[in-house]
Amino acid sequence: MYSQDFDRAIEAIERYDTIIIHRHSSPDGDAMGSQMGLKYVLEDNFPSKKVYVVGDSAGRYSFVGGGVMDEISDEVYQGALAILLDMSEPFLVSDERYKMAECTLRIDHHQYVKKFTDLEIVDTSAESCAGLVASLVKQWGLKMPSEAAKALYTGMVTDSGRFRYDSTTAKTFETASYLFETGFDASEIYLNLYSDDLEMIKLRASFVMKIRLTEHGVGYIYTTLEEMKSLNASTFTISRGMVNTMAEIKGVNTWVNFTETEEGVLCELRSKTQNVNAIAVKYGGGGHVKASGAKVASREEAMKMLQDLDQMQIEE
Ligand SMILES: [Mn+2]
Repeated sequence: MYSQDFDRAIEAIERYDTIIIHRHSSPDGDAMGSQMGLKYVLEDNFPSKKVYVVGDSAGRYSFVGGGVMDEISDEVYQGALAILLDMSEPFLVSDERYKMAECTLRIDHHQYVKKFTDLEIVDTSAESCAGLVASLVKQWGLKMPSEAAKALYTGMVTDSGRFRYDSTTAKTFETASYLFETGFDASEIYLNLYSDDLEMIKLRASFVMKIRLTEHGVGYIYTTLEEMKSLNASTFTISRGMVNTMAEIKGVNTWVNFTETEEGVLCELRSKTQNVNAIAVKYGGGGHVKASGAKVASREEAMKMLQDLDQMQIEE
């Protein structure tokens, strides 16, 4: 699904003096890259406007564009424009005060779920929200400062798996080239992205040892609540952070990482070849065609999902 308020979006950006930029909670490189990138674009092109970035802590992605969130009072939302980046559903937005803004605009590249902002630009063919923001900036005829380009490029690199996922297109490289022309030090980005503490390397190795295969070759890891408590790592680190320990196994096209929490079992689904989004949606989740997530109530339900994924291998 594709939805476009291209002209009305730039009109809104031009009209409002206060713009507050939101993104999804527990931000990844794309959420941070698009948020900080858009902030620098707007500050550079509209120096008289007040531009704020809000949300929870950026964690390991706080290096992206400085990554410091603004603390703002509720009053700031009066008569303001809120821009929401990189999420398909309202519950994913970090800081729900966006609802207090006079006008809301969402820019996203996830599978379309529903309309929940006044204006929206959703392009599911974009490899990243940051790449989509970059191409909008270009099409709107705005200037692209190198500080913004660096943040946006970081979002493109992370969400495309270093230009490796099949969401990467000619358009991706065209946008990357446009950003690169502004002249920034990309090696700094890679140094931040692709280095880990020894403890993290060891943790990943322990997850590699936990990999199991179903009868028809679906890779999976199951982490119980008890194990979680002994790991001394965040849910995010385990659930999203460990799913791709299964990404490079020859013959394994689809894999899932189950993580028990107090609220249920988190399921992170990935595939090289199949639509795992349909299965995530069946279990109340969502995301992308080949990378989706869901939260189910119990281990039994998680195992049903695993059976569905296993069944999908036969139907291929
Ligand atoms: Mn994204």
